Amino acid sequence: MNSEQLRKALRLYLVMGSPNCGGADPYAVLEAAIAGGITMFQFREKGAGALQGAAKLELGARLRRLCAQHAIPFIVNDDEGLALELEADGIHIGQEDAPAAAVRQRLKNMIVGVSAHDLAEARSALAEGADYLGVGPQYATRTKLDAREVQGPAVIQRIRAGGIRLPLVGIGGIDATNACHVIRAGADGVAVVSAIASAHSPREAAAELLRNIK
Ligand code: TZP
Ligand code: MG
Repeated sequence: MNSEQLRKALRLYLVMGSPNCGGADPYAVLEAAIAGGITMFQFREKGAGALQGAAKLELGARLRRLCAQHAIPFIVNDDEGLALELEADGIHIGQEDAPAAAVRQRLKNMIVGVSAHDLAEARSALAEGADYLGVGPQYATRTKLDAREVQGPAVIQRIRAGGIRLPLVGIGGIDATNACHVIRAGADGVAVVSAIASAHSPREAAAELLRNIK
């Protein structure tokens, strides 16, 4: 996938694991979200009640297959071993995870996404070979307990003004009411967890988000 294809794939990026689905079946949630129009998916099995070991692998494999059937890029959060085992299209790493340059070196053919919180982190991620950036938290979030301070879409404007043209998504507290501001600030797309995974209708939630960022 080239950088323009990646930019398009990032348009509506669902990030999710079983703890984000409010008791609903994650497979059904992903199926509905795909029907609603999500363009990329990240398996992020984290937080209270997260599956471990074989159960995590098994769920990951089912979600991976579902993405493949619909040509949705499948990204794994953090875990290089799991990304390889699931033959993921990519991996997403945070500032607290393995250095981006080392991951880039080891997983040569995968998409490597990196979380960046400011222009300096965006510049290092670019230098280390990141394919896209996740920038946040844009708004207050209850999904990631150790999230940094809310920065608002202005941080995306600062990163773009600093000359970073890498494909980029905003993340954190994004829903259908505020997604347009993230796009207007210079993001190629939005990454969401609860706005879709915890919605009464993940399909309708995805479709509404998409309408608001068209
Ligand atoms: N990284 C920064 S904020 C966040 C992650 C994984 C959580 C976003 O979740 P939500 O429910 O879309 O606010
Ligand atoms: Mg991480």
